[in-house]
Amino acid sequence: MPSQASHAVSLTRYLIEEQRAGRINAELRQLIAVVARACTSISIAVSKGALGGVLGDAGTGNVQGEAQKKLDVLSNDILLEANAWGGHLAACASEEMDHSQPIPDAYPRGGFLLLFDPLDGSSNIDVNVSVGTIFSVLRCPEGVECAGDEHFLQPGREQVAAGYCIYGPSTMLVLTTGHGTHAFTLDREQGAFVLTQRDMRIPEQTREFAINVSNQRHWEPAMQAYVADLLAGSQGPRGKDFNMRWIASMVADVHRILTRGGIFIYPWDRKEPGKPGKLRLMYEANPMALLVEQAGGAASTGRGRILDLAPTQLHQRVPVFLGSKQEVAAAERYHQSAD
Ligand code: AHM
Ligand code: MG
Repeated sequence: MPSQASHAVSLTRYLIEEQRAGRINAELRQLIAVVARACTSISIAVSKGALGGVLGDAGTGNVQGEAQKKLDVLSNDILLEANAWGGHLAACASEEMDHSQPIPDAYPRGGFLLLFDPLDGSSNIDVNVSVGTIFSVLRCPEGVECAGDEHFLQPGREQVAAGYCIYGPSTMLVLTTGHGTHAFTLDREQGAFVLTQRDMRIPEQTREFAINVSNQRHWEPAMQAYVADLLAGSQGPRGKDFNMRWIASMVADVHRILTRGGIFIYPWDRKEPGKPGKLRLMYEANPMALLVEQAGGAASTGRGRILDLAPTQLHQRVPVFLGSKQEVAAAERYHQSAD
């Protein structure tokens, strides 16, 4: 009898088959394989915890004014180093770097741009709760010799691949190249990601929402009204009881939604003047929006599709509503009727 392992589709095999089917080229296949390898290294560092000496603050800050954790810095370095020499990238940009970095002159440059949040959910590292890496791949515009920040400023619908790796009880890579959203689980003994869910689908309706309610006083009236109606349950205008979950790691909250539905919300708020919400468009909202849309869900600012936004800054922030299609549409109606 053949072993179960002989039926398993590894990420390597999945990517080769996608290339054969003409859905990705060899350069993109190699790029994704390198990102997956870097995520495996980050997973090992994360899982060592206190024994690896990786917990706690790095003593530095990033461009967003946030204190960096040791693992933020380490994960950023792992992704940069892994992607420097492969020849498939023109430049990288990261939550942890003020500006994008072209591939060093010592190495050949390729046709893609890679953006990442190397360790999303950093506040959860020291308490041993799931964190993750989010990434987005764009094409470098034709004829650009040395890519800079401005070349990254493309709408999310132009992404050629997007994904995240979640470092939870198991490590999983969730990936789209624009042909469905697929989940791979890391087999630690083999050192390989194995396809464990092809074509994830988000139920269109839900009774579960994810939001940090402690920010309620900073929300605009449309948001106040929407969440008040969710909380009113079956006696309110929505006519059903809702459950709430908030992990404070976007990767983990989105993973739950891809698995069983729900709506994830980080809305516009007044907390930090001039900043429309907390999450960043280019390496958080856009890749998650593509993954969610490719799984049959929706991703909106509350007033329009996230993937259609024309970015103006590398680290720009954006309100995010994503998940079950009908619930995202319901949230949009509250905003539209307020406008
Ligand atoms: P980070 O990239 O600095 O970790 O910040 C993003 C995280 C998201 O993962 C999560 O959804 C959100 O911040 C949690 O915010 P809050 O602490 O306001 O609940
Ligand atoms: Mg983040």
